[in-house]
Amino acid sequence: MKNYYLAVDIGASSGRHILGTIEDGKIKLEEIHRFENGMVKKDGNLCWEFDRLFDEIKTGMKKCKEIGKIPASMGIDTWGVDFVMLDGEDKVIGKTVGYRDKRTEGIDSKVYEVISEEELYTRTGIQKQLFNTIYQLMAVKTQNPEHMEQAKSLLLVPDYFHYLLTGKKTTEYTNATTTQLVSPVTKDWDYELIEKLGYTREMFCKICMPKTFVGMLSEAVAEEVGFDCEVVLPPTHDTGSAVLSVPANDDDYLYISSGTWSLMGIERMEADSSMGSRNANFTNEGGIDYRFRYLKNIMGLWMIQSVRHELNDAYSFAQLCEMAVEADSFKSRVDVNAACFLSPDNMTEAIKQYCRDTDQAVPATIGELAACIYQSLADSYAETVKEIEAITGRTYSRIHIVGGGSNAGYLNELTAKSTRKFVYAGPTEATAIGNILAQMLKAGEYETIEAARQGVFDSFPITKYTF
Ligand code: LRH
Repeated sequence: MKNYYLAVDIGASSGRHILGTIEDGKIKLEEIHRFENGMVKKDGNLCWEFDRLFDEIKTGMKKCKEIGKIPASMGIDTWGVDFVMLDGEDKVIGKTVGYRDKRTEGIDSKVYEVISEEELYTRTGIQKQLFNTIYQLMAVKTQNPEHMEQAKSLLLVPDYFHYLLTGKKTTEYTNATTTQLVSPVTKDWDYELIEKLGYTREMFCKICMPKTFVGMLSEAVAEEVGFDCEVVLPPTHDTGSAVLSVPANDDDYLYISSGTWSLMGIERMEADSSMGSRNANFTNEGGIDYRFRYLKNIMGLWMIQSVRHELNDAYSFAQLCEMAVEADSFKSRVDVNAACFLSPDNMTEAIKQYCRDTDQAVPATIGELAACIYQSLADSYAETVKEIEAITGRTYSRIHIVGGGSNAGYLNELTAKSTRKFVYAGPTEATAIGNILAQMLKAGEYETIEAARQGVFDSFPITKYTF
């Protein structure tokens, strides 16, 4: 009898339920449900709609029941850093503010009154991003001190959904590292740092590793969806799951997990919290089995997604790529990691303004805008390759691009050219696959991570680009 494993993978712009199973030695996927996601403005703050998302989670589960494919286990992964705080009655405190909200602007200086930026990096190994949980919590403490006082537990987004499913509170390790409050040495909460910052120590739950059994569905949820199953922790940080599914078992490659963000880096066993690493803004996020994801957060497809949205979604990404190819000779470039692109009121305008401010030609057509974005992104990848090679003192011969963005053939070509590396694109559902792999490892379908990655290589098409 076949066992089904359900991944609920929720990204910043959409979520999906994917059932995975092994058939004739290959991983087979079936998409069961897909839904929209995005931050919405609520009384001036950009917020997530967690109630609606939880309804979508249950809707997808009901669809599994309808088609008679009941999963043996399920797990949820989402973007990092965001969280809810629960009061003594386990009710969410305040608004469910998301990471692109402006509440953290200027808040970093409050954190540095307690600990210098350098020491913070040495202690955590995490890249500075103004939206990291450490800064968001300082925003809560400064702007709504009563919320911090009321808080009895802090749950990261996937942990919150796992709690709603099972009634059990956990904190999954890979996502916990994105808070910038975990030590890469002890792999546990840095309680000294937490106390210094004045955050309530008691609200931090025990950290659990991927493959941990969380619990069975609560009676109420099981009754509503029509079945019971195990909830097992995947790497709940989407990037952690994506990296688990990179189809390679040597160390001669870099990966890019390509979606709303582009996460580019390598896997290694030790963290590098040196000043050289900090200056290049690399991060040491936790991975499965205490591996480290040594990578850089690059702005990613967010810029083209936003422009597309501003054009009322009238063009597909494939059409935007075609227009970019037509405008290939357009020369203006932007620094994709500039803060002005994180959450602009209008992305098209922000790009034009950047070009004006840097005395470059202002994109006049959609094609020029798209060419500017894609080419700037590829340039940023090339720079990141150079930085990693300098830091690690070696070269890498190829780049594996996984995730939804690995579909962007034009960007893959540009990446191969700008980095002068072979590019291997696929699988596109990398995050869901990694989520499923963790569950399969737990269930004994694969003995080792290496066997699981070989399974991905054998099961999905991978396209090679040369330079
Ligand atoms: C990608 C991602 C990334 C960052 C960001 C907030 O979806 O998880 O790794 O943590 O979202």
